[in-house]
Amino acid sequence: GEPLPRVLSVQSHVVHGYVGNKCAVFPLQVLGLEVDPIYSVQFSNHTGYPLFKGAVFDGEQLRALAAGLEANKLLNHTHLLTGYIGSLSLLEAIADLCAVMKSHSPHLTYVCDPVLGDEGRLYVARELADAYAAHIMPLASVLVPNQFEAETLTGGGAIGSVEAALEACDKLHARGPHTVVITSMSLPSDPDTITLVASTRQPQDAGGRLGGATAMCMRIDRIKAYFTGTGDLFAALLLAWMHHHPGDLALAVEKAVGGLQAVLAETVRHCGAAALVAERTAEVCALRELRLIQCQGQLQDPPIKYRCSPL
Ligand code: ATP
Ligand code: PLP
Ligand code: PXL
Repeated sequence: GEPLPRVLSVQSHVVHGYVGNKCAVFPLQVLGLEVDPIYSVQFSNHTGYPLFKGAVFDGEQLRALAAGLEANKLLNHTHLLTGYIGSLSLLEAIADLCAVMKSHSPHLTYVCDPVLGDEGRLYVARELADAYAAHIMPLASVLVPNQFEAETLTGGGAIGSVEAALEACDKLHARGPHTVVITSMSLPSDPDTITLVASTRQPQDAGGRLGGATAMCMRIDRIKAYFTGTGDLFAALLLAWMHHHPGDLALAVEKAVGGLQAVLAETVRHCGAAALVAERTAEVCALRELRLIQCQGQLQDPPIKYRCSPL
């Protein structure tokens, strides 16, 4: 039968709470995928808390792990998943690692969340943004930028409409990724809605959710609360559902968003008024951690609240 899916996931580790690999490993596992995590940082907690402690991993350390895996013939994954990468040396090592993985698994799927920033500002060094464009995009199969990241990677022009988002997807496809999902746009015409646009060059099943359409959008009601780790959770869920539903990107997006929205609803239910306050004390940050474990069943069998429409 099919080879067991095995994901190499290079993302943050936090001791307490849920971002990075703490948001990816459990959902991937409960959806039936094997996961080998590599930690790009190990912090006490996410960086939105009043303080954090810990250490970052550099390119040389990643190269050592990759050499160990390769020597033992363990670098035969079906998927590579990367999220927040804090340093240029680590990003360059990931580009090299991906090339080696492709030499062992020509059909490797690389799901890349090009974490650069949000809401109009970079929170990584400019050189990292340039390295994503030059060295990572050509290797990526599935790219999941947010609005700001899509704007940055396509040269800085504002994406203010669904049409502009589709044009951005075309520019991004031209640089490598066969599938692009712009995960969360705020459009001037619709500020209370999160608009998602997805586009793929992979042929879609005529019998699938959208009858073979390769471009689609989804409108999601914006919850007035602050969450951390949602982009990471989305990327992991999309990887898993694209694996389970090849040729039906719309269904994969619907299931990924369905599981994610179930987690957000449970998180809001759990933290009550603390969900809404702007202050970021440690106590409030801890209350707002995603309720992933409590939603295991909904991750596995997501309630589909939002549907994709063809574009
Ligand atoms: P990254 O920076 O990792 O690329 P991102 O900024 O795209 O991530 P988010 O803004 O967290 O990630 O959005 C990802 C998904 O999370 C959205 O498609 C949406 O389904 C969900 N989401 C995030 N915030 C909210 C919110 N306030 N209300 C409703 N859904 C949300
Ligand atoms: N701020 C910093 C310093 C980060 O490292 C991250 C994570 O990558 C974020 C904010 C939030 O990222 P996201 O948009 O994925 O929630
Ligand atoms: O995706 C978010 C993320 C990843 N890694 C670390 C973080 C955050 C968000 O704050 O602090 C270390």
